[in-house]
Amino acid sequence: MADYRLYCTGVSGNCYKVALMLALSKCSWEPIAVDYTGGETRGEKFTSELNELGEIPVLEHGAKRLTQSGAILTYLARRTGRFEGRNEDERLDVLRWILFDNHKFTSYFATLRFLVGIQKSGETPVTEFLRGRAQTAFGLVERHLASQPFLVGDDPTIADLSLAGYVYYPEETGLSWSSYPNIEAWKKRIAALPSWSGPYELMAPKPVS
Ligand SMILES: N[C@@H](CCC(=O)N[C@@H](CS)C(=O)NCC(=O)O)C(=O)O
Repeated sequence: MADYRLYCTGVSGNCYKVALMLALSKCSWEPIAVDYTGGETRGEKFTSELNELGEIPVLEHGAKRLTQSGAILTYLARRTGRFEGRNEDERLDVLRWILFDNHKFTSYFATLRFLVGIQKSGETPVTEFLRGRAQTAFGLVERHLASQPFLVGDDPTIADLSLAGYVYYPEETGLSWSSYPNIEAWKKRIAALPSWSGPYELMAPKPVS
């Protein structure tokens, strides 16, 4: 049996953050598919047995069960010694970026992608609002990456893996990474790390388009 068990689905960039960390750190792990689009995460069995918050990713390691990608990434970084940040200041900066990601970068963009790219909602005032908020977050990251290769220091950390959760998905959002050349270059640097794979290679299933 693998050391780590990740409850996840291919469509979820929040799960991809953890799957990518496990892959890059060469951990022994297995994905356990959750029927997220079918509502499994909201069901009584899931919330009573796996995560009271009704969300994936969920990571099991021995007797330990963890949720929230930021907490899971922090746990894995501490255990593996990979992507943690080199000192206390860097680790605090990593936490700062993970919080920003959960509130502003991933959250608006992931919700936009879900509505436009997966549910095919078409344009609505909600998608317009989300796109504007995502563009603001992208602009801040674009400016930060103008002067450094990764978000914290010179090397990749779990802050990069957190913000990278949704940036490799192909679904339509009405936004183009080509408008953000520093983010494009950062994406390529992460994708060049040994053992990198995209979300649908690491986790199933891929949604039917
Ligand atoms: N902040 C959480 C977000 C997790 C999250 O939103 N997961 C989604 C899948 S991407 C989910 O399970 N949603 C279930 C629902 O809202 O019903 C994390 O980083 O783990």
